[in-house]
Amino acid sequence: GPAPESDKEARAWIAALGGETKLFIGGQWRKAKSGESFETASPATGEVLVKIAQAGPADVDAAVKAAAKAQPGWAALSGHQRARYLYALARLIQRHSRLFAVLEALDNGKPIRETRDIDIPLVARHFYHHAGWAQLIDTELAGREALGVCGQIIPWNFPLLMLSWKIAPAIALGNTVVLKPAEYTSLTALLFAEMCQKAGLPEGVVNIVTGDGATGEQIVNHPGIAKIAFTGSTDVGRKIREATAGTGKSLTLELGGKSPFIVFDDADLDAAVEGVVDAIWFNQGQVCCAGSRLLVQESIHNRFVSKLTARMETLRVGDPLDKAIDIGAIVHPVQLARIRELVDAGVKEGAELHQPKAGLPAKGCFYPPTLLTNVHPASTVSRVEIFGPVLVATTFRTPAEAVELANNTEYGLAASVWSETLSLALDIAPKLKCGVVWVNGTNMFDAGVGFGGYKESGFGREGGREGLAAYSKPKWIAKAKPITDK
Ligand code: TXE
Repeated sequence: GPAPESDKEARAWIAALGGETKLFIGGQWRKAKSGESFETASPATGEVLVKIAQAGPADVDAAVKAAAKAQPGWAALSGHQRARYLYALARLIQRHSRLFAVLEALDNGKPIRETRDIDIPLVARHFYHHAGWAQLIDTELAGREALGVCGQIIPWNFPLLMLSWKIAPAIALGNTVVLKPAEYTSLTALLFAEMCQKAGLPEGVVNIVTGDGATGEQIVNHPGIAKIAFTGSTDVGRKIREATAGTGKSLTLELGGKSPFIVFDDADLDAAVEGVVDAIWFNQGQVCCAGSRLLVQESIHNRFVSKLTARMETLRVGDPLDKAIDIGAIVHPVQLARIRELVDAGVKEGAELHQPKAGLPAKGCFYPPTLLTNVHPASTVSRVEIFGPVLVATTFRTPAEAVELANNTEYGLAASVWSETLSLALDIAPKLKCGVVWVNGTNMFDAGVGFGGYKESGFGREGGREGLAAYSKPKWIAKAKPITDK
């Protein structure tokens, strides 16, 4: 196979951090006031990469103040002027895409093929897309104004991509931001801060504070924050909802999922098998909209499962920097333990376990692609978001039963429907209670379309016009009549 991707440039970048990272506040690199830090490791090897600064209340306060100071001037620029900075950021990300891709693979454990071909290109596209919007703001979005300082808290599954979903629309519209990356994966956010400096972005428009959930809470509770945008677990989302209730803060939440992948008996089964691979084994299944519940029409269940288990044998699990591998490392030992526990519970509840025969790398945070069949819809593994490479399968007989099973969840992020009868697919799509339905496909994203959930998967949309609306508020300036223009 091809030689592994070189990590030389990424290693040099990490070495230049000098053992401990700093916070990016008001355009300057600052040490955390407390002097506290925690280690970040590469999950594929367990090797500690560097210590990450733990921001505390004084740092969060300084970041919010820097953002507040920068905001009026930033909002006063024309949309065209702000667009120039977004275009510059997009180009810088492309110019440094290899470094970003390797750093993300090292820190998160996801395969280089994915960071190189999916994560980083989508990040650049998101900035280009919102640069385009910034140019149109003064005409197409006239009558809307920026919210102010936005607190943005993101998870570890798509570190730089989630940063782009948060920062690009916010700054396009004249907001300034304080963003906290997830504690397992802070590095690409810090590299992005360097790009902000290179782009000459005015100081304080983007502030990056690293830290754990306590730092997140400090952002949520800071009185200088106008809006919180959160992507992460449903539990933390609930806490944030409670903490912001009774304040004037705007809130958007993008939370968990347990998305159905529905295969009818007339589907192109080989294509559907490839769809499953993408739906549940992309990014080790650590995807909020992962197709984690397979609903197969009873008549084809055995055929489909044998095709799928055969395909599972060919998936390669291993070193994220190996360009030939399909499945990398799970982000952290804590998540790995959680996956193991849930699968064990599933087997105890009577599910049948399917895993490929090939073993896993001797060390590191790895888990094999896994299928559980004979799973009861009420069992733990059918209900709980596993957030790992684990697919649970159930059967259905009729389209009505498929819809009922699909909607039998507290979540509602995505669904995937496979059938060669378009009228059938288009008939059930509107009945599925979720934010996106993919027909004969999966994981299709577009910066131009709002992404988000129904029910406990959260509210608000990211991307498209909806996403822009969530970073601005309408204002009608009414003049007393009659208006004369003498
Ligand atoms: O998420 P957390 P965790 C799900 C998934 C996973 C589980 C646990 O099922 O197994 O959550 O993951 C910050 N106030 N998802 O524990 O804690 C935290 O520092 C403010 C689904 O890693 O929600 C991080 O930056 N912020 C999901 C971010 O919240 C707080 C992606 C997310 O971490 C906070 C990730 C608090 N009280 C996990 N506590 C998806 N839907 O994509 C933590 N944070």
